[in-house]
Amino acid sequence: MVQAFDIVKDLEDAMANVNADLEAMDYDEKTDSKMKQLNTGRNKFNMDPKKGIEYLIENGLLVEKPEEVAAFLFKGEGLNKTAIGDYLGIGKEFNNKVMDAFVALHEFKNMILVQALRQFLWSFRLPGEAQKIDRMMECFAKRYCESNTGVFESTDTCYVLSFSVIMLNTSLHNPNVREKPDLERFVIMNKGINEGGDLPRDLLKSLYDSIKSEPFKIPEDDGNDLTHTFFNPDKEGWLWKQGGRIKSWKRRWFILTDNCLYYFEFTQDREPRGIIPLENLQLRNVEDNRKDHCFELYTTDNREVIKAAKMDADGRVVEGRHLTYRMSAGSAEEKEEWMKAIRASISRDPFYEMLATRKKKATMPSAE
Ligand code: 4IP
Repeated sequence: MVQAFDIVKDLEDAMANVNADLEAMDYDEKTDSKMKQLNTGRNKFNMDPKKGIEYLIENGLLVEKPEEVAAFLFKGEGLNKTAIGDYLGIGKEFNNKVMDAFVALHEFKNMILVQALRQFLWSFRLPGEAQKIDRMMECFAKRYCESNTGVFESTDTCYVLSFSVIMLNTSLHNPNVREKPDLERFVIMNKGINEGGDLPRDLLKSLYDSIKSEPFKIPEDDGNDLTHTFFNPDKEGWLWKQGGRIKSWKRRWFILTDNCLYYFEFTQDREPRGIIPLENLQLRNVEDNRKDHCFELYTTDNREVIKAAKMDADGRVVEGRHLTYRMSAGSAEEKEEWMKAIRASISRDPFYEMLATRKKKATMPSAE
C-alpha cells in the first residue's frame, strides 16, 4: 500500500517537473520572440526612427508616452545616435515632448557647463538644421539653468556660452586652425553676454581649461555634417586696413566671428580697436595704387556711413566713419580665403542668424 502511494507520488512529481519544463520552454520562446522583435525594432529605428518607434509600440514593446520613449532613447541600447538626433528633432508635438523628457533624464546638477555639454552632446548626434539645433540647445540651456540656479542670468546666456565653448573646441583642436585662441581671446568673445554684464573670469577659465585639456567627443563623427561648418570659427589673421577719413594704412589683427569683423592692434589685445557688423554689407574686389590684394566692404548706398564701432584716440568708443572698409591681404591666396570667409558670413547663414539673435538677447540688460 505504502509502495503504491510512493509510486503515485513519484509520478505526480515527475508530471510537475514536465509541466514546469514545458512552461519554461513556452516562456523562453515568448522572450525569444520578444527579443527578436526588439532587435527588429532597433534596426528599423536606425533606418527610419519614426517607423522604428511605431513598430515597437504596435508590438507592445514600448508604451506610447513621451517619458517611455525618452527613456528608451536615453538608454540607447543598440540605437544609432544620428537616428536618435533625427527622431528628437522631428518637430511634431509628440517628439518635442519626448525631447523635453529626454533632456530631463540628464542630470546636470553641480556640473560645470562643459561637463554638462559633454554628456548632452554624447547622448545623440545633433541634426544638421539650424532650427533643430536651436530648439535642442534651448532645451539644454533650460535644463542646465534649472539644475544650477544662479550661475547665469538667463538661459540665453547659457545658450550663447554653450556655442562659444563648442566653437572654442574646434579652434583649439582642429588642426586646420593655425592661430589657437588663448584664454584672453575667449574672455573677449564672451564679453557682455550675461545680460550686459561679464561672466566671472574663473568660470570662463574653468571652461577654457577643460576644453583645452580634453576635446569634445561627437558621436558617429564622420566629419561631414553641418555642425562641422557651424562649429568652425570663421577666420583670423593680419590684414592692412585703410583709415576712414584719413586714408592711412594700418596693419591690424582681424577676427571674423558671429557675423562681425573685429580688429585689434596686437593679437594679444583684450579690447578690439574696432568692430564691423557685417549685416547688410557687400564685398568686392578692388585695385589700389599703394597696396596689393585689396578687397572692400561697402553698402549699396555709397554715401551711407557703414555702421561700426571703433576706439577713438582717447579711448572712447565712437561710431565708425567709413563709407567703405578697404583691406589688403598678404597674398592673393589669403585674399581669396578672407573673401570666401566673409561672404559665407554675410550670406545669411541661418545658424549665425539664430546665434546672433540669442547674443543680442543675452547682451541686453534685463528689464527688471
Ligand atoms: C586713422 O589714421 C587710423 O587709420 C584709424 O585706424 C582709422 O580708424 C582712422 O579713421 C584713421 O584716421 P591715423 O592713425 O593716420 O590718424 P585704427 O583705428 O585701426 O588705428 P578706423 O575707423 O579705421 O578704426 P577715421 O575714420 O577715424 O579717420
